[in-house]
Amino acid sequence: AGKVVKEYYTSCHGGKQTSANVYLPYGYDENQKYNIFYLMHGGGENQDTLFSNDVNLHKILDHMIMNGDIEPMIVVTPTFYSSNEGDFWQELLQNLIPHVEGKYSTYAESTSAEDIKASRYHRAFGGFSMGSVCTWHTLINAIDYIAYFMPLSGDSWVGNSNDEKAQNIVNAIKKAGYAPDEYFIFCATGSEDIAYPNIAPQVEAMKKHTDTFIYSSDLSEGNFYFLVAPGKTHWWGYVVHYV
Ligand code: FER
Repeated sequence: AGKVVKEYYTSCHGGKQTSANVYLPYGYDENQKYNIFYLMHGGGENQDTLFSNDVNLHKILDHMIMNGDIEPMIVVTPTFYSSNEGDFWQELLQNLIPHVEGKYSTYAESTSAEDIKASRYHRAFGGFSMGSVCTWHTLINAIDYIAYFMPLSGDSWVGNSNDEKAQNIVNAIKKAGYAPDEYFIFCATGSEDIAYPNIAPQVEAMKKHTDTFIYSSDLSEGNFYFLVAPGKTHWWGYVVHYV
């Protein structure tokens, strides 16, 4: 089994003390470099939810690594309650990434903004429900630092109509100046998930921007995919399978 350790740090948002859990894969070796995935909880949950006995994400990671489905990697579960879902990206960049990646071995050579940017292909951010709302905000504001995004069962709250939400995402990507092979979005939900009616039309609006989103489940062919799990509802018990 890997190891889950708790890391305490101070948030730039009101100077609050907060914490995140860090999953270190079995055999973690500080002389190796690891990809890192920040994964956010949903409304009413916290930084402990994903590695609790309710969700057991750590056990899924243990098995996926053991079976060779994924490379050993670091997975961090923070909370947006030290801040809020819309502003968490500031705490992520100013406090959490420097704290965690200054301590554990990732592809970041140092915790300078420059080195975090240089290692963006080795960093992902995702979340469920309100954590997905947080993920869209993070994409819009921190794409220079993170190349992979996993919004699960939650729409973007940046914009009113679906066209506006799609346009705001496109604008952020264009402003940052990335080509379609320089960012990746894996979106997922269940067909019976309460967020399905919010996220599905947003995905359709995004698909219209064919110069920005190239729809494919194959990352070598495209940068955007929407998985819909038949019959599944708004519950981590299903959502861990999308992860
Ligand atoms: C959604 C985004 C967020 C959604 C629900 C939420 C139903 C979160 C709700 C909550 O935690 O109160 O698209 O769809």
